[in-house]
Amino acid sequence: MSEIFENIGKIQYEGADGKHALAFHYYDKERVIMGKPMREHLPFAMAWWHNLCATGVDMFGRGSADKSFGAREGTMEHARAKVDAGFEFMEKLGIEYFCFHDVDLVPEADDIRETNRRLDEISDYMLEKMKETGIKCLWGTANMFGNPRFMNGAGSTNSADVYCFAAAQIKKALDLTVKLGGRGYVFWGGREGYETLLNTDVKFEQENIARLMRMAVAYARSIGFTGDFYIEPKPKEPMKHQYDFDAATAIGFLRQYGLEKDFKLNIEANHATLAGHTFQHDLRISAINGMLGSIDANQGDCLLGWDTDEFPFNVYESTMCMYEVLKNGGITGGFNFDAKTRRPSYTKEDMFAGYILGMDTFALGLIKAAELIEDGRIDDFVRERYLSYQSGIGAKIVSGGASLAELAAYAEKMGAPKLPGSGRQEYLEGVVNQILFR
Ligand code: XLS
Ligand code: CA
Ligand code: CA
Repeated sequence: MSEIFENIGKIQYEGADGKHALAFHYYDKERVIMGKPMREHLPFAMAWWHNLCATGVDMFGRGSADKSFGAREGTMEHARAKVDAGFEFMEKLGIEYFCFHDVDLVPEADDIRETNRRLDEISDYMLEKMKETGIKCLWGTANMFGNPRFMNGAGSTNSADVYCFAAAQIKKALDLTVKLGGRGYVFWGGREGYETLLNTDVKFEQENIARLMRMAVAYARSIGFTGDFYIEPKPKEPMKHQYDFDAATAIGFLRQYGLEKDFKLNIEANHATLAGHTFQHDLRISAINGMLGSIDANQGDCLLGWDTDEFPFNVYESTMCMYEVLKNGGITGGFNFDAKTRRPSYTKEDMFAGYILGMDTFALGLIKAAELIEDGRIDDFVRERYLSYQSGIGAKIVSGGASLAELAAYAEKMGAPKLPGSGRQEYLEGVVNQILFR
């Protein structure tokens, strides 16, 4: 098999002063941060769909990038060429994981039995490559949003036949995930939502989604899947409103339908910001609920109101992300670059530059987050901010032993309370800058 990314060798770490375009400047995989090498803190994954399939098509024009990898598109030869390209790409970057949708791997046939046969064939080939290289699967999923049959959703569709088709795709995607040893399985509610309430029974649709998830869990456990299921929240796009709006909404849904033991969340930066939150907010909400599972590492653009899936470049965001991850004691999932190069960045070198940018941005985020924690000023401040609950009436409130009447009597005797201590936001933001730019 000939090399696909000719003239690009294994990407090396050359340090922050290096000037080579195709080199790491911060990601030094063996460097130990808070007791662990960077590669263990940051299990990076390649997203099959963007990296090997997306050509830069947008609603105004056809693709600008050639992702044929020397084969005719829409054939099994092309599917194999993508496997070759993907494994060569991951090896050259030192990426240890990949994530996939069923239809990223093979062209979809009219008959699902033929699609499934193709999936069996390609996954045999992927397994060979996995054995050769030691590269692993982070998570799998089924694409239940691209085909027009899913125009009204998959679990939330009004058609029982389409619902069954979705079940068949999930079953096969779970088989593949188990076959490839995936750590997790993702439900991104592609078109699970609505365009108008005039035609939608929200309660029924949500119950039906939960039924499908319960069936998926039962099936997966029966074939030996021990990993986590993930919901990946996203508030809008493609639907006007999507049911898994944000972390808090998804957690409420999982608890309401008794799915919280099998599911965690896969938090994507760009989706959190579309929901009107920071990336850090959705990570924190997941973490405090014990549900921070995996991360789709990308970023959006605050000047554009849609899902731009850009390679992460914002070091403030990656630092605050890694701060949450370190505080959480790590994650059992990984960091999937659900990101694509911009349409004018169409060369093979650009594919590498995108991943180098993402890996360096997260490595820098990890270094800086560890420094923030080791510095201690932020943690100290937060601890001191709530000191009034450590003794006296505050401790009684926290212990659950106080009544409303008792608190009222206390307040009446006290007169007007002093103003609470300053939030000192500007000081704390200065601490972050000081650590980021020293
Ligand atoms: C789309 C989603 C999707 C999921 C997997 O916006 O990010 O790519 O990660 O289906
Ligand atoms: Ca996205
Ligand atoms: Ca995603």
